[in-house]
Amino acid sequence: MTEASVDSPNTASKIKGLYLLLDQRWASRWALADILRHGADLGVRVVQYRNKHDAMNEVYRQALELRKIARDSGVTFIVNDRCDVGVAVEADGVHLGQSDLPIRLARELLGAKCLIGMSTHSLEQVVEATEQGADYLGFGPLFPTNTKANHEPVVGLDGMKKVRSLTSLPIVAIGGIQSESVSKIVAAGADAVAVASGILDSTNPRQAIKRYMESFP
Ligand code: TZP
Ligand code: MG
Repeated sequence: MTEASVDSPNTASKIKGLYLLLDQRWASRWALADILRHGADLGVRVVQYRNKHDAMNEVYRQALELRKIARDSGVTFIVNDRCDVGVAVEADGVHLGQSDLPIRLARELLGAKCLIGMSTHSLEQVVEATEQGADYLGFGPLFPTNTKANHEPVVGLDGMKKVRSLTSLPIVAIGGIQSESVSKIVAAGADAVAVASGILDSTNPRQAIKRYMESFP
């Protein structure tokens, strides 16, 4: 199969730079809406809303609030895991994991205009997700991280370099990424870097976002 995203209006150019992860569990001191506003103000182009714990009416309420802020500020808004929430809040995209709905089915539910991202952790998964029509890939964890318990084995910069030659889709590097590593990760082939704790767990999230944004070459 060809890469479904190539001619779609919702590609890829949107997946660039800092890909900000918004999960309230990882942001004990801050409101996600405030983090998103800071990000938009500082030039962040894409965010992912993630909530694996709350009741669905609360997930919907939060997603809708953030979706409105993102829309008003021109930020691409992606929902993690849940195609139903993505449809409900008219998200720009949905991000799937290896144990979520298959890409083909998600595409049927979401339509051609919706970005579909897929988390990958190995060369094989990168090839498979590309063939199955993902619009972009997450790849990692690049480095060890305490944010996700029992994460997959780290892939490192070498892994990043290897997968760059296997797909033309945008790749979002994820896992343990500090601002100091951003330029090396981009040099290894990533189009974007996903960050949670480096920002959400910071004593000054706005300053942290600024630091990441300034780290892109
Ligand atoms: N998958 C692998 S690492 C991770 C996910 C969802 C979270 C990344 O968080 P951090 O704090 O930027 O390492
Ligand atoms: Mg998932």
